[in-house]
Amino acid sequence: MARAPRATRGNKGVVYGDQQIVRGTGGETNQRAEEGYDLLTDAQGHPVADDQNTLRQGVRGPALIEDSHFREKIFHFDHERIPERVVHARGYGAHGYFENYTSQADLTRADLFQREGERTPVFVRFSTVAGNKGSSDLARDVRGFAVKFYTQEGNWDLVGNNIPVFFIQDAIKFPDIIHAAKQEPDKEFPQAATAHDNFWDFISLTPESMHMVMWIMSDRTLPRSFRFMEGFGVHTFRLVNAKGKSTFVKFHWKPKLGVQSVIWNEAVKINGADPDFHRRDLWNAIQTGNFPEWELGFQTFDEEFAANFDFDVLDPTKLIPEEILPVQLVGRMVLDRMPENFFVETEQVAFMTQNVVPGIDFSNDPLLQGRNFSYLDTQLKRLGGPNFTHLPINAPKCPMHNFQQDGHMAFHNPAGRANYEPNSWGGKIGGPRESVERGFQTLAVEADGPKVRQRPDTFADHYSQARQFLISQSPIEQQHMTDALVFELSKVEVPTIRLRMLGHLRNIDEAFAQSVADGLGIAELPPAATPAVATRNDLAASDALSILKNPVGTFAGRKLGVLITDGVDAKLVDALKAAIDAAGAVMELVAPMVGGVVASDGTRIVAHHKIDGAPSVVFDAVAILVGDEGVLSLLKLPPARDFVTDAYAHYKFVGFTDPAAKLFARVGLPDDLDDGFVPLKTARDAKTFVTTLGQMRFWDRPDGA
Ligand code: HDE
Repeated sequence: MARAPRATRGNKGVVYGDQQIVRGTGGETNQRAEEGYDLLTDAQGHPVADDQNTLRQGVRGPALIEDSHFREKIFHFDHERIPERVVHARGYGAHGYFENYTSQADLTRADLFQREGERTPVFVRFSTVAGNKGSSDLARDVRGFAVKFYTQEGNWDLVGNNIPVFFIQDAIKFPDIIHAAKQEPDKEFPQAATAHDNFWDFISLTPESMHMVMWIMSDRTLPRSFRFMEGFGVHTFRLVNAKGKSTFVKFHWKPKLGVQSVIWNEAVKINGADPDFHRRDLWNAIQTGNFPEWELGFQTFDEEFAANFDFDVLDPTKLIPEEILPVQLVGRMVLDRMPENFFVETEQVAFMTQNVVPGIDFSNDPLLQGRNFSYLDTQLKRLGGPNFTHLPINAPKCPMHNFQQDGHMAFHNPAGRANYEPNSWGGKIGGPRESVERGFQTLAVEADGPKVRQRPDTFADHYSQARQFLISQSPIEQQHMTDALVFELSKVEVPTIRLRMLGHLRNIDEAFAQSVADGLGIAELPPAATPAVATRNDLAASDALSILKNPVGTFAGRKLGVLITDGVDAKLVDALKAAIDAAGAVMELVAPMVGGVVASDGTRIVAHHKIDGAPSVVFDAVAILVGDEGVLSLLKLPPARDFVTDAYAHYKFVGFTDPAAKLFARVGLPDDLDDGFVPLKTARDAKTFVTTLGQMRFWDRPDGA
């Protein structure tokens, strides 16, 4: 093949020191296929001779349209993007498996629940809802928790959230709530934030959202990472056994590591320090073999329970407290493999609520019914054609035969003559046929009544469970909810919207409404909103709804950040590392320079991070292991000072060596340090410290954030 013309002048490259940066043909430094690399080809398989220069008429002349390699390369690049998801645009996925504990045949004929210990492959995508694809991970937002089970009877998608209720009762309001929550359309900001007028305007006019509002103003919307989130199917579904008996079910995911959240002041700073905080966390955990795990739980109930329960089980703004209906754990999900390519898998995965398998069926929840329409529709827009199920991430992993054919990007067409049925071609040639016994049977639920656009009366109580959620929280969590509402409503510019919200909060709890009004500087509470149904005060608190009432008591899966300087005791660092490893946690070293420090015994300890890039907000706890001289270098460093003041303000446990006292004094910590500060001298201290870290935070610090 003829070589592309090579320029000989003016493109030899620029020399910096002894390194030559080539601007020309690349010939000088670029490796060639002849050196053992794969041969570069274009998308048609043609070998490429020169990938550095376009084809030109004369070295300094115009480019030639004949350069099909260039055209193809740029053409493909120009079309790399597909539309981001209209909601849940920012997400991160992982592969894994679901392992069934015991047969659930009495409840469901779903194949994946039949055999003890059987594993079903899964792909999970976690997401935020409101932000764009490039937004930061720690937006205050609901998290998506979507699981695709590749079962032997087709794919089952459990497309849930990390909150068990939703904003609205009817799918027809979905575009409105989402428009209101996303950036305001004229300004295109704020993104990934509900702290703006449009959101609170809509919410304050939508009493059915009040229960969900309590959840989103709670710590649930600031997860420490995906690994520490619960998941919920939200709607009531049905399990159907082989005899056709149906049982209602609510699906739950329980993280083995427990539920954990960050606090708002941390979230704001994490977004700056590491906008990919949650992605990085999942990536690191899986790449280092710390596979996150969740247990799948069923809350099952029959028609009688449904008829007697305080609220309508078809209303997605309501939950069933676990104290009333315990969650039965039926299996575990382990995520053990990251996608090889983000776009191919995580971006192209298409979840659809209507993907259910024989043995799982829908209820008449009007939100679920609407979703079943939406998800197929959205795939056509995003993935560009009806053959999105041919993409490996979406294709079932069980045998699949049908007469669908053609369309954009068809990878699998029926082979042979028969592309319709019935046909009389017989045998294999005739193609697949249906099976009454094996096929999906919709439960024959009776339905009758006039065609109406009307909410049932049983959906009318909008405040009682909002109140129940509030009283189920610990005082610290309640304070966070007050703070969140004060923050968000302070960003609202139109005073009447703030007042309208306070009117609703009064129906939830007078004292709570008052505390928000105090935080906003509103002297007089407005009248309470007129409720469709008066708030019930008799619903018992549900401890299961609180994060802090359910501590895990271990530091496993968490991260300790250790700030070190020259003169650090290397043995202490080793002892701390050993204790952290034994606890199943991770330790990272932070130093004034990433090259590390010289320990007191003269050895060099290399750091994971330069202090500027690893503020204390990215760790669950910190230790400050400094030498007498070394600490002096920290006093001058603003990031080192912030490291300490933030750890203090965020109620973090702080292990320290004596010389750290100078740094504490420099940033104005009280002389009389509280018990969240743990002196570290010996290996034994290191062990005790790590055990203490199981408490996660030292809340008893009056001047925290
Ligand atoms: Fe979704 N939702 N949704 N949603 N949803 C989408 O589908 C929709 C709702 C949820 O990681 C879209 O593929 C309607 C509740 C998750 O890819 C879209 C309604 C819950 C994900 C859509 C709801 C969810 C989506 C956008 C009201 C929790 C991300 C892109 C009736 C139980 C899945 C896409 C992923 C994504 C529609 C309400 C969870 C447009 C119409 C309630 C986790 O189809």
